[in-house]
Amino acid sequence: MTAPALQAAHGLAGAIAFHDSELGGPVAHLSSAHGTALVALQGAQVLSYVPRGGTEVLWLSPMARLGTAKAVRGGIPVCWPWFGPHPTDPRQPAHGLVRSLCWRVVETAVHGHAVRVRFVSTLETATAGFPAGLSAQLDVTLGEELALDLVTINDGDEAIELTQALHTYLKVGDIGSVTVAGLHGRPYVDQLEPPGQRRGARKLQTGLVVFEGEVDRIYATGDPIATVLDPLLGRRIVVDTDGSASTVVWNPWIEKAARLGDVGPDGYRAFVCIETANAGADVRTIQPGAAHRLTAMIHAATAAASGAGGLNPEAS
Ligand code: TA6
Repeated sequence: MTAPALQAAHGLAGAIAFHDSELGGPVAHLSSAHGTALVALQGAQVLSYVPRGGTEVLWLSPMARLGTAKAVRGGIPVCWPWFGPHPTDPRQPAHGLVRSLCWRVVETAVHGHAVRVRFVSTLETATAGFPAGLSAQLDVTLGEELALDLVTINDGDEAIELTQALHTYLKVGDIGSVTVAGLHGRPYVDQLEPPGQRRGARKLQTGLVVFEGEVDRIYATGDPIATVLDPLLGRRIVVDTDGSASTVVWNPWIEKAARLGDVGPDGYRAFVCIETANAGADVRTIQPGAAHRLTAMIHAATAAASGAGGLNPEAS
C-alpha cells in the first residue's frame, strides 16, 4: 500500500502517521508523550527511536536506502525465520527472508500513552523448508520504553524449527569506551575464528563485555537484561527480553565493517548490536497450531537518571 492509502486506512491523529520517507519508501511515524519512533514498511524495520527528552537510541547507516534488494543496515532488522546462515541451504540469504519484503499493516492503536502498530508478513510459497502460510506478526509499541513483540504463528500441519532475532543496532558515543553489563558468568559461542581458534569456540563471560576488536558472540542466557553503559553519551540502554534464551553481541570493528561496505567511514565506532534472539542452540520448535513470541524491551536512561549504578564500570 502507498503511504497515502496507509494513512487513510490506519492513521491515528496525533499518534500514528504514514508518509514516504526520504530514504525511498513508506514509513510509520509513531508519536506519544514518551517520544517518537519511525518504522519502515520494508522489513517492518524500526529505523529510529527517540525517547522524550532524550536523543536517538538507534544507529542507522549513512547509506541506508529503502526500496533496494539489500536490507537496510541499522535500526532493528527482523531476522526470520532463521538467524545467520540458513541451517541447510547455503544459497539462502543470511538472516532469513523478510528484511527486504514489504510487510502489511494490519492494526494501529493507542492505549493510554502507548502507541502501537502491528505488521504481518506471510510466506506466500513454501520456501527454504518453511511452509506457505507461515506468518510473522510484529507489534511495535512506543510507551515508556520501545517494545517489539515478534510472534510466529504456525497454522500449518507440521512442526517448524525456528531461529530468529531482533537485530538491534544501538547508537553509542564510541565503541572503545562502551561496556555491556549483565552477561557476567554467561557461556557464549564465539563466532569468530582468530588464529589458532576454530569458529564456534565455547567460552565464559567474566565481568563486563568490552570492545577492543570485532566481537560476535551468541550468549546463552535466561531472559537476560543486557545493559549498554555509554560514558560518552552519558546513558545506559537496557535491553530486556522475553521468549529468548540467547543474546547476540556484535560489533564488526574495522576490517569487517570495510567488507560490509555500508557502515560508513568509522561507522563501526558508533554502534553496538545487542540482538534479542532465538539463536545458536536456542532453536524453538513450534508445533502445528502453536505460536512463539519473542519480545525485546529497550529503555534508555541518562546516567544521572539511572541512579547510583550510573555508568559504574565495576557494575557487572
Ligand atoms: O548478528 C551478528 C551477525 O550475524 C554478524 O555475523 C554479521 O554478519 C551481522 O550479523 C550482520 O549481518 P548482515 O546480513 O546484516 O550483514
